[in-house]
Amino acid sequence: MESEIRRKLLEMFTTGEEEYVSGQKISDELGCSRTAVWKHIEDLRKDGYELEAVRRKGYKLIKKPELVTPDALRLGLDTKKLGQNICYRETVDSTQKVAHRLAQEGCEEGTLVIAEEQVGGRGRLNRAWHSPKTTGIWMSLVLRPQIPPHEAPQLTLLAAVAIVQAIEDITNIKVDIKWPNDILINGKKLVGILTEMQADADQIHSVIIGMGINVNQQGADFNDELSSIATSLSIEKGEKISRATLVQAILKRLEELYYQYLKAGFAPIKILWEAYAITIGRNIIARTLKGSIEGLAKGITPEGTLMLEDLEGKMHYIYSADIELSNNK
Ligand code: BTX
Repeated sequence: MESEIRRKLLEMFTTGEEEYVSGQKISDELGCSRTAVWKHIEDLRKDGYELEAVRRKGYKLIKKPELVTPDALRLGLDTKKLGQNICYRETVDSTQKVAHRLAQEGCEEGTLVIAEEQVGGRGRLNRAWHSPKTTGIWMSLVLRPQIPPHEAPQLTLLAAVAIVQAIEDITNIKVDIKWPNDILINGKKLVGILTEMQADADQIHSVIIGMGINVNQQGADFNDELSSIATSLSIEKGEKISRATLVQAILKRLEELYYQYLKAGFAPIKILWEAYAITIGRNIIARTLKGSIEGLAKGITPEGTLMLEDLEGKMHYIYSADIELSNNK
């Protein structure tokens, strides 16, 4: 919906004296047909507005969507650095792109880019990441760790642990991690993490951790491709969850783990990660760019690389792959 029409429509609901605004009144003021009014109302609903429709009375605004604006995020945010600088967008191509630009321009460590909606959200290998308005958490965090570039993928595992802990803190829902970057509930994808960096051969300038979390989508919000493979916290819990509260919890957990990591290295994070991982000790198929390998996932190395023993007993060290769990074991 064009923003001018939306503004006028929302104004009618918030400044009108009557509780209900009739369809006729809306159609007169917007200069559009009754069918177009219905379409505009449906668009608002899709964006998280709760509207009641009563015959002969019209429409009533029950609830506005809860947003993840800087104000909403700052109130109660308990971190020193992460999320203290927030770049907020209603709609964005990809928060990753904005974060890359800010990182290049020298933004401070801990800068958070967050949007209500992404129209060009992406996953690994440029795959699309579905990021509908006001339902999920679509955010990218800029870090500047002084670590060798080849260790940066450890931050994906660290972020996965932080998100799992935060989800438990806020919802009590238990989730699983699938190496390297998926968080699942009963095999369905809830979270995707995309870690990218700006670096020279031996020095990191910034690591950008992109996190996509399905929070308040309902079944119908997922398209055909996703409905069988994706889920949201709200679907699992049966109630809406405050995105702002969850973002705050993730930032807090991330900050704790990040400083622990900078001080003590990856070892303590590895132990936490292994406790949540469903991949380890299972038969899996790892699809890499070079081909597929089937075998037993033995564990991760102290650096976070996946160790996979193939059917002939040969060990492979996997840095990046899509993992399919086999039901054999
Ligand atoms: P991935 O490559 O592991 O997963 C991408 C695949 O996941 C898609 O091909 C599709 O099958 C599936 N998928 C797409 N959207 C969803 C969704 N909403 N829920 C569940 N499954 C989905 C994972 O990549 C990394 C995703 C990172 C997304 C964040 S959002 C903030 C930041 N900005 C940005 O553009 N990306 C990151």
